[in-house]
Amino acid sequence: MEEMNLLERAKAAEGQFLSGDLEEIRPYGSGHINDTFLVRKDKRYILQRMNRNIFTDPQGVMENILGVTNFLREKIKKAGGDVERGTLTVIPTKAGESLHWDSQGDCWRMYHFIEDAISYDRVESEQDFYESAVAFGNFQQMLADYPAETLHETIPGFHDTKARYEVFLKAVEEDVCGRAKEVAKEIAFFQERKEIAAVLGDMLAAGELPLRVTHNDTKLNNIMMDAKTGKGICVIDLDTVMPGLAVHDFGDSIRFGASTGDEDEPDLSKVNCDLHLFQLYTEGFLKGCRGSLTETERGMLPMGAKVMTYECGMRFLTDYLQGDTYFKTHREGQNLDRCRTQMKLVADMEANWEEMARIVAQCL
Ligand code: ADP
Ligand code: GN1
Ligand code: MG
Repeated sequence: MEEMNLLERAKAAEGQFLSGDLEEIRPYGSGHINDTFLVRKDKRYILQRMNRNIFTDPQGVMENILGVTNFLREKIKKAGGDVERGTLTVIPTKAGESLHWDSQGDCWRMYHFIEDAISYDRVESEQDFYESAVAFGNFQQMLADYPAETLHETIPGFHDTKARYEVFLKAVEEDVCGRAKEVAKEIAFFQERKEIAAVLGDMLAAGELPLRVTHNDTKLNNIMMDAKTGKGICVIDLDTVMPGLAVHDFGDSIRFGASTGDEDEPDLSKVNCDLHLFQLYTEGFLKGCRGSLTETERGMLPMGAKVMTYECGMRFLTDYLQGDTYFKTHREGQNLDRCRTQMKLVADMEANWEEMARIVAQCL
């Protein structure tokens, strides 16, 4: 029912942006946050209802996205690249706004659909993963001279792992769904490793890691790969572009893409951190960053992977404890399965810690 209503509302919202006959509109993609629709008229478009529970300042999010995409478009133009496919293009409403607010207080936005490109939910070929790394590294490199002070902090403390640990403890304590008892092992896992939560934040505070303009949500399905050449052509899902740590961007890609199983795979025997994929991603990311990372950042790449996996697992568990209100779920226990895959990956990284450091050293 809600789905049906939402589709009707998407149809109404679409008309605020585009004229002409609607040929097709349907839910699209597998993001965990926004409601995404494919719209077909003269061309194809992406229509999204932004998640208002998560993004409390949608206007600020759009200002960030317009700022970043306009900046990238200029760079791509100067380099003789494809401006249509190299960055997201925001389509304004007929009234010239970047958002349409509907009568229920929800907001909608529209982008050009990036054609002849694919976003992968899992690594299908090693080469793709390598190319995604080059493109994410390049994205960060291109934004190195972006005026960071003009960016809104769209989700405060997004990768403040220490603060997230406190939120997790509170969720355990409050236990609003009475689920804490059945996940005692999972809770203990994150508590036993609580020092992981402090490492990178402490280094940032001590000035050992620089704040950069980063993407902060660099999973594989947030990049469009050219269907013909296999190159990473466009980084999407720019809602969380904010000042952050380069090693977080690196680490989030590893957490998702270097896993041999899906993020919500219930059979943990299928889930491992593949060190060969880790190596390929490291090579690609360093190439894309073109020497812009400091020695300390390069040395902390494995830590970035461990921290982001730990943090994401803890976020999934927190959401499970709080009644699955943050990440979209499509079945019972999905957030718990997601949490367990992240735990398995963290344990795997711990077991291969020296090897990961060796791989990074070898890539330099
Ligand atoms: P969420 O924040 O919910 O993850 P995304 O912005 O990542 O939402 O969009 C969800 C999915 O929709 C993406 O993973 C991608 O497959 C697809 N998508 C988003 N924007 C575009 C676009 N401009 N062109 C083509 N596909 C897109
Ligand atoms: C969410 O929006 P999406 O699906 O690309 C989340 C990320 C998590 C990821 C886990 C704004 O990403 O932080 O790492 O799920 N995005 C937000 O798959 O919270
Ligand atoms: Mg996404």
